[in-house]
Amino acid sequence: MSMQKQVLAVVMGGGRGTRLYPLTAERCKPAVPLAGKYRLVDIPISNCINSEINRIFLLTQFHTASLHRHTQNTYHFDPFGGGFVDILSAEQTEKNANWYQGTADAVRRNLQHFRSFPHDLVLILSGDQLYRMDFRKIIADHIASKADVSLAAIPFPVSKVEGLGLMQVNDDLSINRFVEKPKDPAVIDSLTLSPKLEAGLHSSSGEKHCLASMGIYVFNRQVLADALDNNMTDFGKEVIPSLLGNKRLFAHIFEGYWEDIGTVKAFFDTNLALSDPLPPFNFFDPTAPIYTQDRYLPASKLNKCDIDHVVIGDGSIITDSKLTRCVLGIRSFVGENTHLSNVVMMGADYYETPEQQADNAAKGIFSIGVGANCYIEHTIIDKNARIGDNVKLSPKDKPDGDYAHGIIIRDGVLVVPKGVIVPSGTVL
Ligand code: ADQ
Ligand code: ADP
Repeated sequence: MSMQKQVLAVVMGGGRGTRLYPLTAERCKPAVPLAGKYRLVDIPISNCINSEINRIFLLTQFHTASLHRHTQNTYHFDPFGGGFVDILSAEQTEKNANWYQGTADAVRRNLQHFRSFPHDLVLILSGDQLYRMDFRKIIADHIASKADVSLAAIPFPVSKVEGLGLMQVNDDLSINRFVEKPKDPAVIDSLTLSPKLEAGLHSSSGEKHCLASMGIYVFNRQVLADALDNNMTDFGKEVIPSLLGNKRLFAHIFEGYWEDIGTVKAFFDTNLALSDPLPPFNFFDPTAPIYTQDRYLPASKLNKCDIDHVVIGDGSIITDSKLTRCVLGIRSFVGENTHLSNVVMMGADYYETPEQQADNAAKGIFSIGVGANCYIEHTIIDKNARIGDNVKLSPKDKPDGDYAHGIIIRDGVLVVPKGVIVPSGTVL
């Protein structure tokens, strides 16, 4: 049977996204803009499409309007191929008045929707990770090992496994132990790879490795239905541990780049890493493109700028400015004599007409973008923010918390939330 008929993909679109707040104040996690022109959800969906999986459900529950707009504008499938991206938001039913209680609850409450489509396997994916993976490989391994459940597993040095589920495997990669997010160093140490598996790794950092769960699972259809026939709410905490010893669980080892972007800091660092000379994630790979909305924007215009390691989205205009290690999104405007250093600027949803700009100026409202003579460092500027002239913004030596004009410092990164107006002369 072809991959298309066999597999349904389910992308976990996120709970409240509190760790990404304020980027998730008005949009759900999968809709958060990424890398100048994409949204987080484009990563798992593109990986699916590049793996010939074109029936994709997106489970989400908060602020889904912009996600709906994005998927409707982006993912159009040939009507004869049966492909779709369907957003399933938590819905009240006669049985259930609550929102999804966790990942397992979200999948359980949508099993009824999956049943209408022929499939043998369900591929469960997270919606907040940056990686490129050919899912055909994990599915081929899953079938070859006659597994009931397969977990994508990445070897991580022990110093970096905090907050991840860890597994221990036999030489045939069957899983014999799984501990969700262990904290105790003795437990972590007891989960390190066997010397034989360690020797087989491509990368060796001198440190011992553990096999971390990537939160990517392949389930046999009936095994998934049976595993969720209870009140468990979470895959990592409950469902996977409950299957150990009862079902055939296998690890599929993945050794490429993989980054979980669930926090403001991870989001900031991951975006800025794309401005490195040779970024760890390659958006330029022609063999497995990342898809996104085609917006028909003009090419960007740079007037006499000093640009050092910068990614710039379409439709931007930057004038007489200095940009050092930045990622600028679509329709970004930066005024004269401004310096942005380590800045992720998401850009704008629309252009203002000269009339609107004049109208706004008369009311003391600046145009969208960054004005003249500003210095901004270590900052995320969300969409449609209006930053006046002579503004200085830096999180340096300031604690996390709320600041004037709606500005927030989170994980040591200053964030100007969506649509916020920062008056001229503001120094923070
Ligand atoms: P976490 O990422 O901490 O750990 P979880 O909070 O369950 O686990 O989130 C998994 C994915 O589901 C995320 O993309 C999240 O946004 C989404 N999600 C969470 N709650 C949701 C809900 N109610 N409805 C829809 N989507 C929801 C998991 C595993 C670990 C593993 C890491 C790898 O439990 O074992 O190491 O992923 O990142
Ligand atoms: P995000 O998820 O990044 O917050 P949304 O998708 O919710 O963004 O909002 C962007 C939408 O706003 C786009 O569909 C864009 O076309 C629309 N838009 C267009 N013109 C305007 C305008 N004048 N004011 C506000 N939004 C606009």
